[in-house]
Amino acid sequence: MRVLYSDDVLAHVPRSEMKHGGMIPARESPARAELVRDALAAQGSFVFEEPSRAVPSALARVHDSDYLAFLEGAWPRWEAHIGAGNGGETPDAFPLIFPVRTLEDVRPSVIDGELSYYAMDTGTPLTAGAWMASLASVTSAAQAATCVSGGERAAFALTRPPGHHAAAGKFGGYCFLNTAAVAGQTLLDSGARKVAVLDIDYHHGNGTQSIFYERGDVLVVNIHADPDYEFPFFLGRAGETGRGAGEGATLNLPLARGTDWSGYSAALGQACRAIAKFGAQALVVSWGFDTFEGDPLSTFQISRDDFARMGERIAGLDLPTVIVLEGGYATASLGENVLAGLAG
Ligand code: SP5
Ligand code: ZN
Repeated sequence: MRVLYSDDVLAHVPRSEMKHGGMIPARESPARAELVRDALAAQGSFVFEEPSRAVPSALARVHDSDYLAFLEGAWPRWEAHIGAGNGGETPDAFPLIFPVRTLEDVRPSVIDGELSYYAMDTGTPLTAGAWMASLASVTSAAQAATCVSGGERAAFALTRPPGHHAAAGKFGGYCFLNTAAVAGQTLLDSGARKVAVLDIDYHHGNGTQSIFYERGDVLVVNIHADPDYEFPFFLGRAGETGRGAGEGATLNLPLARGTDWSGYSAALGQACRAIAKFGAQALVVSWGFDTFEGDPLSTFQISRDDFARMGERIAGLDLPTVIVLEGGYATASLGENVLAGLAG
């Protein structure tokens, strides 16, 4: 299997994130990608390819132009805003306020206001390298899609930061640019009439769902922790089924706290039947490994062997498949878990 990977994904180095009112080391780290890279390289059968630096054309079809301009220029503006008199290194950027229901819907033009306008949460530090790493990730995802459109059975985009929480104009959940959406749009632009996205991260992929919510050419299926108890709380319920031309092309399978393979496997069966019925010509898998029993963010009880079983079930769909890496924070186990999944 081909692996699209660039060292540029290591450029995003968040320092810390908030937990229970204090700061802890950021969970979404460059080490995640390094350990996956090293595990796959050691296995010997993966073919590594570095993506070109050309910005994929699908990016502008997935994200709003004002959002892309903001992300590209945010760091220098934050640095200029914070830097004077700070002395040491510039701290990571976070929003100050959110455009909530009791406020007017305006787009501010100073950096603190813009961060607040475009952020979805307080858990996603914007760093000096966030744009570079995110751009390398969507480029890898698009190029994996191009490989698959060209006849390869499957390709893996070794991406970070992850992408599935990023909406057309919002960052959050550690995500800035939506890798799965860019892969899906690239498959469509390369000739697929219909594409399915299967999101098997522990968290609901709110960004991917919202990007394709009104489109009938992309089926988005999510298996995830029920938003009644888990992040992102505001999206991912079974009653969300798409709108307009997209009615019926969104499927949410929220699962209870503590779900193990028996419960997960039933949902995966339902997801695979829906994908087969939709009649897609290609598949994107948003694969998060934070369903793992040892993951610090997860309540699910999925084992390494279960990841191999998931891979087998997905391969059974017999569709040209792009796999993008989403979450997975049991960092020491991540390389072996990804290897098991891809082997399946
Ligand atoms: C891509 C991805 O997996 N993003 C996840 C972002 C989750 N951010 C919210 C974390 C909430 C932490 N809850 C603590 C539970 C610890 N037992
Ligand atoms: Zn996740």
